[in-house]
Amino acid sequence: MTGTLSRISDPLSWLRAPCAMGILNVTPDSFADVGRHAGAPGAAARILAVAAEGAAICDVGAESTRPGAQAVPAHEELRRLEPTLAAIAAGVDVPISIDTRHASTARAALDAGAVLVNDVSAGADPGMFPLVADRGSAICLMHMRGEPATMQDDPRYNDVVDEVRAFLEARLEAAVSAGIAEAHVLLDPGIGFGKTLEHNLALLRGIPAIAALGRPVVVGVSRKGMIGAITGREIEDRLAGSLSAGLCAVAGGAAVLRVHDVCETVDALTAWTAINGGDTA
Ligand code: HH2
Repeated sequence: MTGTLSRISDPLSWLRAPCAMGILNVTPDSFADVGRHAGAPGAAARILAVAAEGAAICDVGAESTRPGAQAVPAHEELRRLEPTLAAIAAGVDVPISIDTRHASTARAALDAGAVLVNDVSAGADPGMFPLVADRGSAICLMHMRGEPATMQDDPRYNDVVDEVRAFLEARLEAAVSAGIAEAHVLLDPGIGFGKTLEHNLALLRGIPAIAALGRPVVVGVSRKGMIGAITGREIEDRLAGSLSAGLCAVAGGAAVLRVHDVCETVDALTAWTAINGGDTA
């Protein structure tokens, strides 16, 4: 499928706020699902489940960016992804997002049919914005302070909400200057990426300031360390805390929750939408 250069007509046609982005990590070391879906059969089964449980999109990643993780080179990331991208190219029942910092990996995933690039470095690879502009795909720009390996070593901000908002605004402007349609950009404050618990809590309270930038906001809090710090629960027992934090983000204006527990999140969002008078059909 490489070399397919057709532009995507509407890369955000799946987006209905609020909605769930189901996570598929084809990694040996992700913090919440440690290698469970790393093989091709596991990845295909996970995509099926994410679709059946009602996620609006499935986010596929092959590099763990948990605190302390070492960077994965693009060739290794692609090696991990190849069987999954082949399955995606053969046809899947849910739109696909590729969670990568590498333009070369993003290109292979777009060739396979992905519609969104989820870039936790917000376009640090100089090839990323031109690629997304050229293909007409969507991009999620996330805030991260530093690199995963060291980002939790004493992160400091004067005003975390203001600094994250200003960073996202600047990266949105850079993306648009590079030719990406503003209507194709999503923004993410990057919960847990170079932030203390207090920073994460302030950012969840500060979602309205991020949403005021005028683009849909993605929030990933699912099973993260901040939920463990608040509840005292291990990773596998953080569902209730994750749902609560996710709904707080939605109350502040978040459009997309990036989650491991799709079924439960979809139910929570459906109840939320019904209570707020929205269409749950
Ligand atoms: N969090 C993770 C990875 N990618 N992308 C966005 N946009 N927002 C996030 O909060 C986010 C993200 C980390 O979670 P996970 O993929 O479950 O773990 P790991 O990095 O260990 O694979």
